[in-house]
Amino acid sequence: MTPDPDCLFCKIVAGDIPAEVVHQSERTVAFRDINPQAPLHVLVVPRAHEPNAAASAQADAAMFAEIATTARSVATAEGYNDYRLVFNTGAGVGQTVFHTHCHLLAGRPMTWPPG
Ligand code: D5M
Repeated sequence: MTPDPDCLFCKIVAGDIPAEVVHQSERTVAFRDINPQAPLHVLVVPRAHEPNAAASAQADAAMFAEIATTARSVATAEGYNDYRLVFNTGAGVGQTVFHTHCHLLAGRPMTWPPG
């Protein structure tokens, strides 16, 4: 697993940039989003650098399951049974950090389709 020296989330995973970490495992880290869009807004990231969710799934098929169960653990610990998971994939849909991350959002009514 090679961190990308230019990647913000690799630096957070390494502890080189501070973040409010709410959960850690051997393969994932979850920390609060710096610009929260809901009362609970946590990013679940694999430690291994890949640019997006599809690349992570291709590199490690079990990673999606681990991200989903981590997100559920965080939501439950914060008192939420209902939550939304979002993987922005590509700049055209708003991805700004190109290290796989799952947005975990909860705590307010949400509309569908998303904006
Ligand atoms: O989401 C990238 C997300 O990353 C966006 O919601 C802000 C968040 N972000 C950016 N910098 C930080 C730091 N330093 N800590 C915590 N969260 C951060 P995207 O899906 O790529 O648009």
